[in-house]
Amino acid sequence: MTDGQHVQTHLLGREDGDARSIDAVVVGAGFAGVYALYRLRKLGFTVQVFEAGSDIGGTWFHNRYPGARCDIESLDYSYSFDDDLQQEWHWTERYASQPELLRYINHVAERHDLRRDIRTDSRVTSATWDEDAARWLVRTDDGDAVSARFCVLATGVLSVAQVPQIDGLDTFQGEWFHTGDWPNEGVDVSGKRVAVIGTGSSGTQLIPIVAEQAAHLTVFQRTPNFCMPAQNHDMIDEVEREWKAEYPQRRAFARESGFGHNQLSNPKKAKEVSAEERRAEFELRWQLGGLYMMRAFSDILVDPVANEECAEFVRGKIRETVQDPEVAEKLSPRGFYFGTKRLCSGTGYYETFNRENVTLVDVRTAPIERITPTGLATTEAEYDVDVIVFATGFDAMTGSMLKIDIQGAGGEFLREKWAHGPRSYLGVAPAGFPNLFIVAGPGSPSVFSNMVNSIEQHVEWIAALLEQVTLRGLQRVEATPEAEQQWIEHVNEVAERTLYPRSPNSWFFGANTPGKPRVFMPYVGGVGTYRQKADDVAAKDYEGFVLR
Ligand code: N01
Repeated sequence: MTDGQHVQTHLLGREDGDARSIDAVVVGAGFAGVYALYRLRKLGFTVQVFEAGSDIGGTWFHNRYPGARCDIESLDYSYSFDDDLQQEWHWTERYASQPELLRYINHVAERHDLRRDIRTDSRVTSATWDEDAARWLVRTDDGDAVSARFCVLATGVLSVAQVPQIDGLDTFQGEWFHTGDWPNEGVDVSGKRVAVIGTGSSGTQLIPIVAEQAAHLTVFQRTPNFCMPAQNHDMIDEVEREWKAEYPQRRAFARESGFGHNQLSNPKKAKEVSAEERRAEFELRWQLGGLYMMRAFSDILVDPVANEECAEFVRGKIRETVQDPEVAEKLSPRGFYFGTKRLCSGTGYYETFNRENVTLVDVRTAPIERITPTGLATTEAEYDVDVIVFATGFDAMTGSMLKIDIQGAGGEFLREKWAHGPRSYLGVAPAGFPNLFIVAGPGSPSVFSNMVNSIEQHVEWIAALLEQVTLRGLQRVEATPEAEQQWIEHVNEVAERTLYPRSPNSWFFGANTPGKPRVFMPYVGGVGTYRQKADDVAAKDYEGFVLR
């Protein structure tokens, strides 16, 4: 009998009674799962974390592609729950690289002795609600099973890497990789002919580095996106000192802000100032780099005229940077509003297209038809390459949860409930799924915010609720369908006030995943507003939930 068959038999043979009984199961050991474990342990709970990867870190474990880096300042994109940690930890750069973020999360796990409750290489395959016992039975692909009072899904929003269905991939004789599933040992592209498909956040970070190493790089671009210069640099001692001295105020500011960090938003509307002032503000934001442009004016994502002026400013920068006017035009985003496809932040991205060893292929006009044994064929030409990199994104926000057979009260599966798009109260609790909670999922600020800030808010809010349930000697907490419906309507109403619904061709809508319902998934009402709403619900004795 093979190992696989053995596991299978073991699983089939396992009775529910074999499952270890614990208080809470946490699925995923990225920033969310690690903090959930810390927090739930503080309640005195027994907790088991299951992590599909071979180590902890989630996004920052899997996205090891060259150039992977966060685009929120490191001093902001970090846990605030442990003051000693935030004072002691030294970030070496303005924006942390993937290796540094991975070192950080490992340090946090060691510091708080979290590893002993994390089982790696263990993918949760099913979670089934047992109404009589009021518990979740959770099983994994390595034959483990637990029976838990509470189930916390910390499965990540951009964690299911998506390789497009292109004919012939199985015939390709070279190597291929996805940025979101990069080999631990790295990939040596020196002297090789490389194809990169995709020019989103991952592609724009990776392309300049691959260009420096490869003999030749061909970039296959379907939709050019706006890529801001990251303006990354080594940490400045004085900035670090000041920031650490001001941490209480800075964290408080971030919690009440629109996006969960300290990047300053201009409160003025674009139309309130002169054309010169607008240009000066755009220039300032370009120099500040990264995501600062999103907050150049308060109406950038609301007023089409302000948005187009901002977009044209960036196109002007592309024309100034890229020497070949035809290439510059191909790289210039058009046909969607600035910022409605997640803004990219890179280093030397547009400059890369001035290199002699880099070719840009527009696959909007000439789509990729197939992969051949030696490379790629578009409708117009064939390209021989040694390596193909798919920087083609993720089944975002819902993919990681819907891979699991999650069956709630009454037998409904989460994937059935979400057949027309994700539904939950506050983006935290789907009605019909008692005692189950989602960290930073659809319907909450999530990807529209500093994820670490939103993770902390969710984990703390969920922990406070579970504490109440436990202290009151209750068994079951569930969102009502009415509260869920009202929340969905609110999420949609807020989105309708912005330009997002007018540019629905993005992963925010699931548009990049074949067959996925087109629903705008994040909550764009702001991190501070969201926090207030969630706190109000708690203050009104968890209005919209039934506790029993
Ligand atoms: O993925 P994406 P990503 N043929 O979906 C193209 C976060 N992140 O991994 O736009 C040809 O954005 C696709 O084209 P189109 C961040 O939130 C953050 O880059 O669908 N092309 C697009 O160009 C980000 O938004 C950081 O027409 C195909 C690209 O592939 C999110 O993760 C760094 C194709 C996919 O872009 C996802 O970013 C990295 C096909 N068949 C990621 N299929 C930072 O913090 C897809 N594409 C900086």
